[in-house]
Amino acid sequence: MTSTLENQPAPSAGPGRAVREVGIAIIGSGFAGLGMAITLKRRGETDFVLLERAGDVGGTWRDNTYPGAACDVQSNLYSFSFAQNPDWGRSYSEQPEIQAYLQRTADRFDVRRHCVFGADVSSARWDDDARRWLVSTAAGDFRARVLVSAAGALADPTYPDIPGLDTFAGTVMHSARWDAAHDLSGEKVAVIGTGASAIQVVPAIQPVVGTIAVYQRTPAWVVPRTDHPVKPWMRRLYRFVPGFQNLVRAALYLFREFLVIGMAKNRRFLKPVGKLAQAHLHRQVRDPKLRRALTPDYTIGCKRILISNDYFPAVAAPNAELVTAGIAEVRPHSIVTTDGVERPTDTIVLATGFHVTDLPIAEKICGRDGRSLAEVWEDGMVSNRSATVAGFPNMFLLVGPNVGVGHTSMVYMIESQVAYVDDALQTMDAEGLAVLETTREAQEAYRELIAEKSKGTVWLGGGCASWYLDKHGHNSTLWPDFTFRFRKLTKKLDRENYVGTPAVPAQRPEVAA
Ligand code: N01
Repeated sequence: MTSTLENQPAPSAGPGRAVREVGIAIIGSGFAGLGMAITLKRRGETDFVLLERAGDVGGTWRDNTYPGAACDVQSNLYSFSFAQNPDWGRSYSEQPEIQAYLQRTADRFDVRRHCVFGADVSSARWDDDARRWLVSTAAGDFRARVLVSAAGALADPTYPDIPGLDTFAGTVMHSARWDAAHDLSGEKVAVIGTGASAIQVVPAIQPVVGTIAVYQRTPAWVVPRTDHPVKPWMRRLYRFVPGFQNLVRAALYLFREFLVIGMAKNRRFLKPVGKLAQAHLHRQVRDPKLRRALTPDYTIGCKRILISNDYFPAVAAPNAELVTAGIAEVRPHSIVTTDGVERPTDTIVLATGFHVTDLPIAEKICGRDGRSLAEVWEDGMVSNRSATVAGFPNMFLLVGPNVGVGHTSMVYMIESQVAYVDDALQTMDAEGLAVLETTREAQEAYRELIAEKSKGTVWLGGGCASWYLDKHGHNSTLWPDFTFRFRKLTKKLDRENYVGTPAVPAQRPEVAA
């Protein structure tokens, strides 16, 4: 990245702390951060750092190590288009294989040399005089021309506010912070939550625990999982037949995109999916009472549609109990529900999700007027094209507002965003801009576009409460249309929606005649 501002004085980062100058600071090294870094590298840009709070790359796939963790999108689609893997062991890969893929991909593109591990970001402030982001981390301070936040939406676990939880004498662990050293054999285990994480962890631990109580607030729609090992001859085809894996990928993409018709355009098209889920439940659960308790009362698709072949059998197992009464309190050795029943408990697994609509990173990033993104987003997350925010110059968000998808691969959305950000960076260089900032008008127009597209969708009108909606009931997380439309919208920088400030060449000292 070119820069004409190198002679500007560095703002103070605190007494005695050295500040490292860098062109681009990327926060996070999950799919989004790695995708951004690799894209920069592939076009010869090397002046960047990846600030990673943990000790390895991988993001949510590094952190979610709970038993049974796997992806519910086929790996042929849930992988980088520029780094396909002919050797996936299963159609839907498990966490260790995805994490290994990310590690390998980071090595293949030589990205690790740009990583600063242990760099938990405590603040990122825009200095308008220096036209730089000052980023403070646990591993040192950085002064960057551009900030890319790729911290992710599934990064910070949500801990429920249940009375007495802090008095529990046994083990409490969040699904995203699994303690593999803790032996669950023979224990009385409680799992709170029935989302995508819970339905994977429950069947994985049910055979080894003594008893398992699944505390369900809202039942999920679950469809069969068509998972299978990838045959060696198929792997050979992927490896040796040019374009074959791309073809399979395209077919998977198109098939999944059909779901958008039902979710966002015409709900009649969701009916067959609902019937499939009902038949799945009927087939797997014989007990009519349990079946009723597991049947959602909202339209399928309103919350994420889950896929599993072993969740229902695990809940119906003799050592399992589905608890539908609300949790009244946790005591040191038990959980008490609102119907007065007390269940002795050794370990509580919190499968209670993540801070998605209240991203913790938003509290740490402060723009031109000193206000944080969280403050600016008090009335809901807004952006231009899910990537930039007025008042936050030279800052780009990956996996920020309205990029989420429930039906297909998040990696597709990430690659769309990375292309947009990269085009913005190249535009800055080509035009010699020191500052690029989106306009409030563009942000407002995008907000209206999202609101308009969200009208009539199953996420707003499907009769459920979900983390797709913020506390005001607005869709601030999901892209509410076909994903190819998002790709088209973000293919190139919408330059007309940005104000660019040219770089001021560093002044030469005047020479006396
Ligand atoms: O979290 P969730 P998750 N008392 O927020 C319940 C991705 N993911 O970790 O529905 C009692 O979906 C809550 O109940 P309710 C994927 O994007 C992907 O499971 O709000 N219960 C819900 O049942 C997914 O969407 C994969 O009524 C409480 C559950 O906890 C996202 O991660 C695998 C409660 C939280 O469900 C999050 O999934 C796993 C309380 N106080 C995850 N608070 C893939 O395969 C919350 N709940 C790619």
